[in-house]
Amino acid sequence: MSEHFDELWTRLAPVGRNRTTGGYRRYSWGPADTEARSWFTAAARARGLDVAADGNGNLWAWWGEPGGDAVVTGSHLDSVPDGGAYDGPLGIVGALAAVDELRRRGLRPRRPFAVAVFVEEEGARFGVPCLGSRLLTGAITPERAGRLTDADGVTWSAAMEQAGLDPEGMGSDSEILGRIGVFVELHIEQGRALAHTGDPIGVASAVWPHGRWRLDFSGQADHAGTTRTADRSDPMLPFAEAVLAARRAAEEHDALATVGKVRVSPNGTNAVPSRVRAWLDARAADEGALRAVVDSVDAEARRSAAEHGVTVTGFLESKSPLVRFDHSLRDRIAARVGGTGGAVPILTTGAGHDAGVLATAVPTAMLFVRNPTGISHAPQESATAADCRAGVTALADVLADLADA
Ligand code: HGY
Ligand code: MN
Ligand code: MN
Ligand code: MN
Repeated sequence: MSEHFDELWTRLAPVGRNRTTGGYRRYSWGPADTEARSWFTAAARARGLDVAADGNGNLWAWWGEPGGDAVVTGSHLDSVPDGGAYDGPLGIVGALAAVDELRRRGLRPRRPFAVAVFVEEEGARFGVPCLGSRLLTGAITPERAGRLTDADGVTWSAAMEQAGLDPEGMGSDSEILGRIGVFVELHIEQGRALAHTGDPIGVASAVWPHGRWRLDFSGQADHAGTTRTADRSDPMLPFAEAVLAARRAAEEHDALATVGKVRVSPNGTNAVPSRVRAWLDARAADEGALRAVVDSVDAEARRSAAEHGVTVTGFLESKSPLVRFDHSLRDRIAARVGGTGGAVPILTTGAGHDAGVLATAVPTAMLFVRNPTGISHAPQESATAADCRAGVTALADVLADLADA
């Protein structure tokens, strides 16, 4: 059965666009994510791939016997709240379409070959991004991962159990990692570089250092209608100052800083809050600029908290160092994709990916598909069918080359 990309995409995308709870599209182990994982498993098995979950919940679909020096491609199915349909699924559907394309060309890998689906890439439910690939590579301990909780206090371990997986099996997996010879991820570009160059495909060279910090501001709850401002310890004030400081620091250091998630307690219209919990997502092309941004926000949060009789505590929730993809692999892929059509753009990105985590352990590369508006992590994320098909063709070319197909 060989469906080309459009048909495959049509069958998956409605699942990806499911709204299940509170605007989450595909939060890990939720109904839409589970449905997407079931769709992937069925579509992979329909192609004769053997599918199994590893101890961390990542899915591995092997074309032939699992073995060493494998060529692996894949991405993720989970999304940010109200995210787009392409971030993640494009790399999964594209991988299956690339398998179809290799077969259509009458090719078969002469190296072990797998398609991988990594869990909790967005960290949208449990807070740490690329959780599945971090567990696989040992970048996070099973103990810490198991204790991570979602907004309802459900732990990662409990969610795995609910999904039918044994949390005792979590952790770095040298057997699986040892099998991977090379990993290539196809992903929609989360930015406008290819829209500006007019190219349908680009190749990644590096992922910026980036991280997530949580700031807990604790004040005194009180009545909105009877408490004079001089008598307030309102945590909303230092929170607001910290958000403005983030924007100033980002502009000053040519970096990116976002506060997109905040929880106010008790969250009542007529009550001065007791606590404001906010998350800072900061990214920069270099560690120095990133450090400067985080330090600025932290200093302003503390200054303003002291001014308003509020306490503030900061926590580093996740950090990703600068990752440079394997140069020779990058150049080999760029040459293969560029072919006679001339050079393909080589791009750095501020977006994190499982490829950025795996790159610490195995030779890794990324292919980007043009995003006409650059918008991502939003329902308006889009890519044209022609560019998606160009991405599949490029991925198939690269996989055929790497797998000696
Ligand atoms: O947040 C990111 O950079 C990625 O989309 N997980
Ligand atoms: Mn994303
Ligand atoms: Mn992604
Ligand atoms: Mn009252």
